[in-house]
Amino acid sequence: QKKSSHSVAVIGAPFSKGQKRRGVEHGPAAIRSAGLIERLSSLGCSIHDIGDLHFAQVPNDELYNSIVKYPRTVGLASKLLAEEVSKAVGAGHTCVTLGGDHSLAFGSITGHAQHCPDLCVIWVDAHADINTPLTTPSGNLHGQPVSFLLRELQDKVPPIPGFSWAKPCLSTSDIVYIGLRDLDPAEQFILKNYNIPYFSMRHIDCMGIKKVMEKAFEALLGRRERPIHLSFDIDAFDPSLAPATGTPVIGGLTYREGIYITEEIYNTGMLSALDLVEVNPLLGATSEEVKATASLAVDVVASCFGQAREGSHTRPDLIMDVL
Ligand code: EXY
Ligand code: MN
Ligand code: MN
Ligand code: MN
Repeated sequence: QKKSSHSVAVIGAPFSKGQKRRGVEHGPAAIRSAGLIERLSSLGCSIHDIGDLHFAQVPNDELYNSIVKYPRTVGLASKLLAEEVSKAVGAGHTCVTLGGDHSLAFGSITGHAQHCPDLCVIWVDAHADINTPLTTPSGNLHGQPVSFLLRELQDKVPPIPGFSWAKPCLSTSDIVYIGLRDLDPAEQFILKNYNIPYFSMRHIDCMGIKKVMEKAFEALLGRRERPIHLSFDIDAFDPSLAPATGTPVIGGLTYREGIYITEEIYNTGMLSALDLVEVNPLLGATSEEVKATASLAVDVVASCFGQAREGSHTRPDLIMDVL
C-alpha cells in the first residue's frame, strides 16, 4: 500500500539517558530551528506536529549487572515513544521521530510494528547498536537497541528492569545496516553468526552507494512490498559534515552518499516511519558546526519526503503563469 500524499507526524524525543554525554536532549530543538517544519511544508507535506514528549527520570535507577546505565528510565521512555509512534502511524501519518539518542529506536520501531507488523528496517549508522546488556563494553543503552528488537537474539538478552513490557518485533532478515565502521568484537560476531545483512563503509567503497541500495532493497523488498522504517543516526556521516554528535567516527558517508540513500528510500514509496537521532548541539566546537549538523539532519529528512536535487516544485501552475 504505497502512500501518495504525505501526512507527516513529527515527534520530538528529547531523551539522553541511553548514553553519557549531555546535550543530545537538545537535538529536536536544533533540528526544528534549522527549519524542518517549514521545509517539509514547502515540499507539500501536511504536518501534524506532536511537539516534544516529556520523559521522566526514574528515581533510584540502579545499574543493571553493575554496568548498564538507566535501564528503567530508558525502558519507560521507549514505552512512551512506542505508544506515540503507534498512535501516529495508526492515524495514517508517516511518523518522524527527532532524537535524542539512539536507544529510542527500540520504542519507535516497536510502536511502528504494532501497526505494521510486516515492516522492515534500514539502519544507517557508523555503529551497529546491537550489543546486549551482557556484551556492552560501555553500559550505554544507545549501543544496544537492535539486540532487544531481534527475535533470534532473545535467548541472549537477559530481562533487564524497565523492559518487561518489551517484545522483540523483528527477525534478522527484516533489517539491513548501511554505513558501519565501528563494531565491538561481540557485535561483529553477532552480525556474522546470525547472518544479518550489512553494508559497511568498505562495501560502499567497493561497490558504490547505488549498488548498495539495490542490494539493500533486494534483501528487504525483493519478495514483497512492505513498510520501511528508516533509523538514521547522524554519526553515519563523516564527522567533517556532522561534527555535533556524541560518538563520531572518521571515514563516514559523504553528503552525496547520505542523500542518495534517502532519495532512493523516498522513491520506493514505502517509507512509513523514520528516526533522526544523535544530533548533540552541545558538542559542536563552534555554532557553525552545530548549524551544519542540524541543517544536514533537515536535508536528510526532507529528501525522505521528496526533496530532490533536480528540484521538487509542488506548484507548476504558478510557474507556467510567468513563463
Ligand atoms: N558500540 C559502542 C557501545 O556499545 O558503547 C558504541 C555505541 C555508539 C552508539 C551510537 C549511537 O550509535
Ligand atoms: Mn493526526
Ligand atoms: Mn546509533
Ligand atoms: Mn552511531
